[in-house]
Amino acid sequence: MERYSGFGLLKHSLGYHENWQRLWRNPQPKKKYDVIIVGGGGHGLATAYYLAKEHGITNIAVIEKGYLGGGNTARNTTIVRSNYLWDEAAHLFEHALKLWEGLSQDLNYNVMFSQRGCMNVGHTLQDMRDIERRVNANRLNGIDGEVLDAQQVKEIVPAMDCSQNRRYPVMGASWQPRAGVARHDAVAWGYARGADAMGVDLLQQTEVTGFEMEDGAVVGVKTNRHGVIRADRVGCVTAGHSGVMANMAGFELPVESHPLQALVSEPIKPVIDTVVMSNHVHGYVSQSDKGDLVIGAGIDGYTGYGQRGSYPTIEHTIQAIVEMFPSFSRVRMNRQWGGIVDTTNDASPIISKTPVENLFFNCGWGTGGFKATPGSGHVFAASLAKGEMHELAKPFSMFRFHDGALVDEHGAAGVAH
Ligand code: FAD
Ligand code: PYC
Repeated sequence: MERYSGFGLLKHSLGYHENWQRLWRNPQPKKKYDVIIVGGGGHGLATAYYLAKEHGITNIAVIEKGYLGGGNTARNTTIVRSNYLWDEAAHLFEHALKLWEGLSQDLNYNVMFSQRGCMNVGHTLQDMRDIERRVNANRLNGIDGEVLDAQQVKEIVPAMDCSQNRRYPVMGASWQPRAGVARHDAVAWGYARGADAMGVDLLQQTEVTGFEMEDGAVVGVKTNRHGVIRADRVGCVTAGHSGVMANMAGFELPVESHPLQALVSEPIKPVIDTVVMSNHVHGYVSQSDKGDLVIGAGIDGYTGYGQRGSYPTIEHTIQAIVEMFPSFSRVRMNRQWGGIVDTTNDASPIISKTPVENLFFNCGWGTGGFKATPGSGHVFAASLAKGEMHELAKPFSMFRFHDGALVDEHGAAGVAH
């Protein structure tokens, strides 16, 4: 694929953005594919990429109702970490983190993965007990983690108010040095470009409106623009709309869809060079390379499909941030947005076969799926290729809500859901 030289970039910047090379084709759909992926977010695109790259299956369509990466992939606050409590989740998220560590090279596309560390701050004795338990569990799983005291927290984040006379004094934190942030759009674009180059058809502005069934098995999808497109297997990766998709296929998923919002400030000088999260005061913040403070908190308690925020949630979020960083009270907020996250009862994802043959779902990532993007795509691709769930995916079957084998990660999920 052609690469732009420095001169090329200069020429194009003066050329009113004309004649840029397209990153992927805009193909006409075929009548039938080996695999259809519904949902062109990071997870769907990563699935298509690994199916083509690692399993040699290239007769694939990714069907996206809007534009690629325009869902939660482009709306999240990009925190990447793997410090989950239970073995099942820790293995899955660490698998993803290892893929993150080589992703820019693998895609030959800079996803700006910055391992600047992530701390989860504790404000009570019980917080610290939970932190110690989780860090110990992480280390037993070979995942990097440390328990910091208040003094060490202050050394890493001098801007945080660690004085002990606060309403929520900082007692310490868990610290994962390999955690960090990445450029979310680039992740979608890198996977899309890579998949397209191997022959995957990326069909944008095409909504899946139903499933084509024969003898209780799915044999294709119905679309609003191209009629029925047939496929041997269909993988649904539609995040906040997964419940709607399951209803179209005739079953219910144990997920609820909630708005989750975030906001960014005006750019300021570098003040925080890591990621700070607090489950207790319930907010988190990092600083982008541009200088914006990237801020968020928990879901809106009401279910809904509106990709926007609500004032009570913004107020709560800002209270939490100012509690930890009083000096940020003078920073102006620039913009705010929301995405629709699909939450499960145990705050763990669903990567699963379904009651419908040949139909697989990858969803339920709630507030925390961005960090899993490469790992999720990798294990889902293997599951779709073989028709059997990958070992790392098996604990995340949708049927665990019948069996009771939950993977309760509410403590590690970071923001409430
Ligand atoms: P999406 O990117 O939402 O992709 C799903 C796609 O399916 C969408 O593009 C949608 O248009 C498409 N679709 C839906 N229905 C149809 C249909 N019928 N036909 C065709 N296409 C359809 N996670 C983290 O790990 N770290 C964070 O810091 C973090 N912060 C977050 C902050 C916010 C404000 C939000 C909203 C989420 C955050 N998350 C975070 C969660 C993370 O964004 C998601 O878990 C992850 O991006 C999900 O990726 P996805 O590819 O499954 O979904
Ligand atoms: O899962 O780390 C996370 C997260 C942070 C903000 C939203 N999700």
